[in-house]
Amino acid sequence: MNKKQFEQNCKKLFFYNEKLIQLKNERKEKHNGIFHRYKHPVLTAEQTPVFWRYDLNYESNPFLQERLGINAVFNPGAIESDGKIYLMVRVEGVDRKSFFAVAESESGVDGFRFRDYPILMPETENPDINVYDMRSIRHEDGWIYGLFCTERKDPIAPREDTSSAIAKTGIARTKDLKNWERLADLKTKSPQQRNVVLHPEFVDGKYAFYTRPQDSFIEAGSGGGIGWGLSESIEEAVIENEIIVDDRQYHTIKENKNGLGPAPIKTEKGWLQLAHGVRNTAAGLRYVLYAFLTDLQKPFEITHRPGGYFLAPEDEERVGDVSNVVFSSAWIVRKDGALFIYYASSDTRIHVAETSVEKMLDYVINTPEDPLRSYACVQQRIDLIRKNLK
Ligand code: M1P
Repeated sequence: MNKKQFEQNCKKLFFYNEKLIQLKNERKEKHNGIFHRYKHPVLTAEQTPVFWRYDLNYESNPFLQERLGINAVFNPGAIESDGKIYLMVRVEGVDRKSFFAVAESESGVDGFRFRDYPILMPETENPDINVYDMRSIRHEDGWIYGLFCTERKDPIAPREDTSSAIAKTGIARTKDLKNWERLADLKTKSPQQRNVVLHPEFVDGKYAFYTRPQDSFIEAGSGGGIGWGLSESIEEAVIENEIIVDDRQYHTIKENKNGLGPAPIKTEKGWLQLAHGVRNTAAGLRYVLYAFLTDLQKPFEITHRPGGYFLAPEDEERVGDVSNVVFSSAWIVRKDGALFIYYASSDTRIHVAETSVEKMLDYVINTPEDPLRSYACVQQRIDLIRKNLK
């Protein structure tokens, strides 16, 4: 490749990248009364800036090779500010390491553009090997918090075991999404924590956390369920007593494990909660999204729990690095009442589903609970059929 061809190929890379960023998104027709999907993902690995991936200098990269490829973008946190939506995206390099980067959009359904530089998240004294799945919370103390999983190799794993890891919760805070102050990792009695979310308000004057205690890195073991605990401090957060808010349960969509999604939304009827449930199948784990409502004064008490999932992998969402997974850690209520749920499919790309707080409240309050037995499920369905055929 001569220099002229090199420059033409560079232009093509930028052109294709820009085309994807500017691709207009539209709602899909199919509608279940609860939410609308959108036609295109809102972010894919190909939408990361060309200059993050390629060395654009002819002298040092004469073949225009991708030097630092990006494997996937998924599981973001989200914040709205001045009418713009900011996603704190989990970006995964081809080296398998994840990091965070902010992508912003006016519409929230298309036009997401990454800032020029990813976030260089400060480390603690015990450096993270991998960081991922940030929940972004605007807390009433005035800070924007990012709670994320920090993963390190299990120090007591035998030499031949190069997979065992310890997952803990990293905590950082910012005012501008650019400068991040890293605080101490959350301490709890559980050996593993992922999917930890900060409640946006103080409870009994303390910082309140939704947790997900586990015995081991993948398996819940004797742990599991969405937990809850309070901490006096956020700088050195410690949860002494952890209770279970939403346990995993035999023969349900959350039989294997579950975890809270984004921080809950305060409504007049209670705290609207979004979570993922996981069950085992012959084809591996299946991740779906479910919702529930908790009490306004006691956010750790469930008042309404619709049965089953409300969003499961569909079409292209089913396939990716970790297939048959939908995972959400971000949602935003817009001024016009629209509620955007950002979810990733198969640990590969990010989509948006559109609903409203009103519709979600109707869904969580009026959808029947899982009666937990086939016979009772048929009775429940017969009641509906009779009502419709009257
Ligand atoms: O691969 C699916 C998800 O698995 C983990 O979630 P959980 O802890 O609930 O099992 C996380 O690694 C998450 O990032 C990933 O999307």
